[in-house]
Amino acid sequence: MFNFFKKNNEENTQKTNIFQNTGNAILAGFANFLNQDKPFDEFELEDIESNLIRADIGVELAVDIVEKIRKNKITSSKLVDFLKNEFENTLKDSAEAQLKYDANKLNVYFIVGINGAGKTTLIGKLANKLKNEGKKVLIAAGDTFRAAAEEQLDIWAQRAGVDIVRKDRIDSSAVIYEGLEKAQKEGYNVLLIDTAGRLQNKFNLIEELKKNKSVIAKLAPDCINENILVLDANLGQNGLSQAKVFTEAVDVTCCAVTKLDGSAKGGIIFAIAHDYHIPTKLIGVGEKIDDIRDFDSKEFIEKIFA
Ligand SMILES: Nc1nc2c(ncn2[C@@H]2O[C@H](COP(=O)(O)OP(=O)(O)OP(=O)(O)O)[C@@H](O)[C@H]2O)c(=O)[nH]1
Ligand SMILES: [Mg+2]
Repeated sequence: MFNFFKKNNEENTQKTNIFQNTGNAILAGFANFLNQDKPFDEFELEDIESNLIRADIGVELAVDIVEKIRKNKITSSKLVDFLKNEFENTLKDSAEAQLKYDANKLNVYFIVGINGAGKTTLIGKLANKLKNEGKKVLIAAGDTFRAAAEEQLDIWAQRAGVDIVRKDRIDSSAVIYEGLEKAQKEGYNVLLIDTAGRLQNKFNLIEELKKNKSVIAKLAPDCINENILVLDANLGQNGLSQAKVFTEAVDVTCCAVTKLDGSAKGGIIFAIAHDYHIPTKLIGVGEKIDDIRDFDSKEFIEKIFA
């Protein structure tokens, strides 16, 4: 009984953090004015813009939104509804937050992101989630760059109770090749591919990811493919420049935003949707195996202003 309540409390704390950090940043200084029926003056509009930027929603989107508030003479009492509506429009592609999946095909989820973003952890959690849904899951240890990367992934595979292909620091494309072959021959539903977060330089990183992708295209042209960019929510706006690098290398189909259990604001979810039209489908809310959620944009927006 005690444990049950404890878990619930932990979950509530997490939710409060994830969503309210963003809301607090956006409405800072305005909470007491929200029942007034007058349009905002220029100083107030500037404050709203700074608040939105501070909430990590991205400069472009913040400027867009404030311009609309000015043009439409939105009054303070309408501000929250107006913002909710704008945010819903921004996240319309995230509304169907499920990863693409076809039970009759091999589903290949290729995971990219900078060093420390949470790729390997996400793979462990996702493997566990998919396995619990009854899917046969294989992991390919494609980070052949960082020492101990394979061991870390192996531990996650054991925790999740799924199979892993690792070749201990041989070329990542060779590991992916073997993973694809095994997955196809042995009828796996899902192949999760880990990748290196940092190579010697950006050129190497992009070239390696492109090579990995061409192996998938050649060996499994008919697979269902998601290229998932993992972003650490704590990095806020830096996430946008990361997105740029990775979209140059692979066709990023969705984001997984991690570490939303801490002091992060989560605004990056709006920025990525607005600037890159990339939906967020998964969020990471802790370091444990079940700290993963499908991203629910409606819930996210409602809780921001709750
Ligand atoms: N609090 C919290 N920590 C997380 C979350 N996801 C990952 N982490 C932690 O972030 C750190 C880095 O995670 P990794 O999964 O190793 O990151 P990575 O992207 O694989 O890093 P590289 O392999 O070095 O490229 C670890 O200490 C994880 O426990 C999350 O959702 N919440
Ligand atoms: Mg890793």
